[in-house]
Amino acid sequence: MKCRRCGGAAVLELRRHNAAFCAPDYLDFFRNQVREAIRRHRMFTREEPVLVAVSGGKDSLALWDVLIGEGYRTTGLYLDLGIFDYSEQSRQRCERFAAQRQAPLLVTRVAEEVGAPVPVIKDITRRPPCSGCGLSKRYLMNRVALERGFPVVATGHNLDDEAATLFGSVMHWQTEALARQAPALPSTHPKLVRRVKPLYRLSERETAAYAFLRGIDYIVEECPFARGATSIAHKEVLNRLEEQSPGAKHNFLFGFLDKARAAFERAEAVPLGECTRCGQVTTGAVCAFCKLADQVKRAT
Ligand code: Q46
Ligand code: ZN
Repeated sequence: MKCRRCGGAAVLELRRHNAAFCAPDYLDFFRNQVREAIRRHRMFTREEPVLVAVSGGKDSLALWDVLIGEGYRTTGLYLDLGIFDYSEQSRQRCERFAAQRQAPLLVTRVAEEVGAPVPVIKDITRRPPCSGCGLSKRYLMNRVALERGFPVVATGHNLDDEAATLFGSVMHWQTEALARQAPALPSTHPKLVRRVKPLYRLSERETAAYAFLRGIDYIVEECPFARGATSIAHKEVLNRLEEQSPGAKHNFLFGFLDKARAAFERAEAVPLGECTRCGQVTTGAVCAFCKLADQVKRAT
């Protein structure tokens, strides 16, 4: 196997690109994909401060690593979900990563903001853990960004994540979710910051390879609640398709973005207001986060 760029010995084969790369050229390929994502979707400029949501996993740390290398003004945000040892380990990875690069890292605790950690929220609400967790993450990312003056939040969602989310939304024809599925979501309200996914062109395997080659110490274990999640089942289906025809995930996601998404976008125009309790954006009177915090307070 030879590197497509330099002809030297390749360390990695990318079937969907019908290519193989040596380590330096692979890192370059990876960074180029991120540059392309940022450019194409005008995600952020060099002047704008970017809040990078980091979980301690390979994707978000790989993203932060690329953005630091490219000279962007980044700050990490670690949301401590309070999920036993997993959260402890992942916070340590983020703190170490930030310290090594002398990059600023903010830590926000769900237990303090909601009143209980994710496992307790799950018991109180009797809903799947990812429900209260996902809601809290989205809310806190936006609020922290607003409070600290960041116009944009970047997350480490990769091609596999995005294709699996799309698959799930299509399975249930969740048209609102389809409208919101995009590599960059503009701010549609003064209290909503832009949300961007600069790794959407790169697969999970590709970010793992980048993290490995860069020597990034990330948490390999998944969240203990991920096991039962439907998104994992969707990823397995897509992996089987990809195995048979390399590029299937890419075609699925990019075909949607290029040809179908606009149709759903037009259909969705929900009026946005501000929560009477916390002032954050919501479609009702009280936002879902405040309702969740109330429910937790009543039960504890
Ligand atoms: S952290 Fe939270 Fe995920 Fe764990 S509880 Fe579910 S949503 S799986 S990305
Ligand atoms: Zn609220």
